[in-house]
Amino acid sequence: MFKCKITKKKIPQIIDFGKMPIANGFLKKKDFKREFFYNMGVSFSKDISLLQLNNHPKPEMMFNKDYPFFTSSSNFMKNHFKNYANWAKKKYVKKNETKIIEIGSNDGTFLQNFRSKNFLHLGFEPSKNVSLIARKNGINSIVKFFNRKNLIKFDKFVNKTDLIFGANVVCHIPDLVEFILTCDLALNENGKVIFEEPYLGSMYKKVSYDQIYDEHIFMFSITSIKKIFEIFDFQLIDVLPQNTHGGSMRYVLERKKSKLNRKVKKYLENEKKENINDVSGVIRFKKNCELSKEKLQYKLNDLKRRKKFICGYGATSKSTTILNYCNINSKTIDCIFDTTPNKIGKYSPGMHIPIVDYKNFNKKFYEYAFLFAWNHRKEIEKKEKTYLKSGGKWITHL
Ligand code: DWN
Ligand code: SAH
Repeated sequence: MFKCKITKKKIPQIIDFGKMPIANGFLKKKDFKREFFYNMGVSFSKDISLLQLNNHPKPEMMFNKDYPFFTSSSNFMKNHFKNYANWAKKKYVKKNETKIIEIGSNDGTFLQNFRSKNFLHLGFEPSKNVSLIARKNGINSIVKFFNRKNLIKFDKFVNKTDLIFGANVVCHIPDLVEFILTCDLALNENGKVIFEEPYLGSMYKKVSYDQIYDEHIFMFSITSIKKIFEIFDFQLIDVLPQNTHGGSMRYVLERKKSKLNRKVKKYLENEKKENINDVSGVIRFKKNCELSKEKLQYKLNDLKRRKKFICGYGATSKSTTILNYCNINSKTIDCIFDTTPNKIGKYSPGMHIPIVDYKNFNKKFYEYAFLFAWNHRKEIEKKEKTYLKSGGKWITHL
């Protein structure tokens, strides 16, 4: 049995994905022997409809001076963050010198849009290398986790913050109670918390189990966000589906004031109808994961029997789950092409597939390219137009 991270009630494990390395722990050959592994299992808390990881590495093991993910690695995402900022300005910015905080501000891609005199901004970004890139670009980014101990030093933001933003970060925070208490401490009376995270409903629909890895401790639904925040007297006032990262949901919360609004109610009813709010959804998902694994192994084995050359494209965090869960190594996938300098020349976590500069993608002909960055399909297919023309085929596990 495991404990729900919020209610502390005992809950059973439902899915066991087996032994996993750090998803973003791309490593050199000399470090293979001391690679860290944990057991990746998932449980579900019925009271608050929350899907959570049971074991995971400590946040400092994942978010440190060598974090290899950069928001700006996708032009589509850069554009998305510009739109996210414009939407927020139109809807929620009402005065000069609006005080905003971003959690998990990474290389500053989102905060870039708030550099004018109208805003006072602050980014909490514990991964030093990415935080320093933001600072170089004039962003007020601090190398700290977002918690009360770190917030209290910024008196301009304590009880005075208008808006707290996040994207793909709240699900990375194991102590959600501390997160909400820190929001409560930062916000002024009318302050709002706005964040977007991969959506449980999309993961179920696509069977994109690769959204589950050490950094993603929670997979949220609208029901779970509503229930968790209600415990602390926050109210969910809006939800907006996003097409980023394979299907995400944006949530807007403020301190409790009014009745549940119609739009949120409609979305909640839909989650009930589709079993996104209860344990039967997880059990169905578990079966679908097992089926997906069998299918993928069959397909790749068949291609190898027919002596086809296969490479990977996009050394995503998600790829670590697929490769380790399905036990796919460099005998099947020769290498993975990627744009990230911090990953190139290293090996994939656990399965040790070489990561190669994407500029070499067309040097040797691979009949099949496993698109691990399937969420960036449009952007990558456009960039690699000649691949399809020369007879190559993109494949995914989805
Ligand atoms: O939640 C998270 C999201 C926001 O980013 C983090 N926990 C970690 C990370 O997840 P991911 O690694 O699955 O993210 P992406 O954006 O799906 O991965 C992009 C990877 O693909 C990078 O290694 C860069 C690479 N890439 C590429 O080689 N060519 C990406 C694009 C767009 C390209 O054209
Ligand atoms: N928001 C960016 C980055 C997402 S990756 C985007 O959507 O592209 C998750 C980021 O959150 C990493 O940069 C990581 O260092 C940061 N992070 C993890 N835990 C955090 C915490 N407790 N407080 C603030 N940032 C955190």
